[in-house]
Amino acid sequence: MPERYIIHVDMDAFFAAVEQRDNPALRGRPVIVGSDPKGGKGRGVVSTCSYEARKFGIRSAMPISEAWRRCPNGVFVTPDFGKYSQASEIIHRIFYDFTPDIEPISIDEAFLDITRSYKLFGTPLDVCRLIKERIKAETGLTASVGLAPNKMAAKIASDLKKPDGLLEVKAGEVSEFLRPLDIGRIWGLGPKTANILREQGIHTVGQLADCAPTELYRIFGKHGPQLRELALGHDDREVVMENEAKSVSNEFTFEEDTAVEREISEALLALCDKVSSRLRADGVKGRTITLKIRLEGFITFTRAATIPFATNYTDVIHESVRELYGAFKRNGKKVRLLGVKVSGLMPAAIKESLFEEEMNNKFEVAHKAVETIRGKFGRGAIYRAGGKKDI
Ligand code: TTP
Ligand code: MG
Repeated sequence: MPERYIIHVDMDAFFAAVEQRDNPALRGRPVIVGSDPKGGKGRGVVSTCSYEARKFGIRSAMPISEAWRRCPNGVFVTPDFGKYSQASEIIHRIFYDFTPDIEPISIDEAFLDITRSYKLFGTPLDVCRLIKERIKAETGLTASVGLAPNKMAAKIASDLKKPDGLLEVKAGEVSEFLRPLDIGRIWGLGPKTANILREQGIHTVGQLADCAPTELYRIFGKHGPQLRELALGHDDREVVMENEAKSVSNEFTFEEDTAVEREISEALLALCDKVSSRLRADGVKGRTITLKIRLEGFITFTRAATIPFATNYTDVIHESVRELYGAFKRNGKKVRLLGVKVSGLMPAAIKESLFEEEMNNKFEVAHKAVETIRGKFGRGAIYRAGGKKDI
């Protein structure tokens, strides 16, 4: 395989860093973002905490009551997801200025393959510096970056120098880089496997690399030799825009076949609403919209349309679906099932045109409002006038 340059970017103490950015009084202090601690009686968990709070042993997913016990003088803040997704959109947009080969992993983390594009900016390490600088300039936050010939090494490298870290692992140095590290660092090796290895006296990646493949096969079956490959630093997993080939769809079967247009249009709108919510929850949008109609007697038709800009908005999907349905001839037959699918997906953070951005602003505001209400009170709390409530 030709040499690759893979970057892993991960924001530092992401939610807590946003809170410290927006409130100077929180800077330098232990900040714990999570559910309400209720004076130590709260039953939720910690989302994340600032590096100052980590000194008290506080970690993500720890019960908030324990965090309270460990650090009663800390500042406890409940999360404001709107702010975090805004910062997340900015960083993902920055990535696209450096390469189209991006694999978003989470709200604050992504892999970038810059093999084909780094020369536009200088060296691969220059790209890392530029990304860090732009993130700092445009969000006021720090990110840690790892650069390596493969994904696993890049991910480990970004983590080792946190916060505000930058570490390059050169081709030919991966195996040496990994050897002293704890086996728990291997990406794809779960805690159960790690414990079994430790029971065998294998604690470091180097020790695992030195194991005989036959011995590993005996313990773990065919998965064993693969673990050793990872320990040797052999990882050819690619940076994939995971959602490229996928789609999001929902279907609805009527309790009884129907020819009542109002029932059909209510179901179509509710399906569009549901598909839209799922696209948005996954942080993606798509350009191809497909309507599926199954008539009485189980004959199934699909009709598809491609729109100029990818979307995840209910109204835009619905407009296409209505047109597709309007052009479809049932010939008096009743409808048994309806389905709506959006495919040709890409990350929602990509802005395809300025014009589109302006046009969509009102949809974005409306969707965010609905999502806040549903987040608090459940999906049924608010639904489209003219759409079915449950689908
Ligand atoms: P992480 O990148 O795992 O953590 P982090 O950015 O807070 O800190 P680090 O510097 O170690 O990268 O997760 C990103 C955000 O996701 C985090 O700020 C809050 C949220 N999150 C949770 O809500 N619950 C969790 O259990 C974890 C791990 C993260
Ligand atoms: Mg992070």
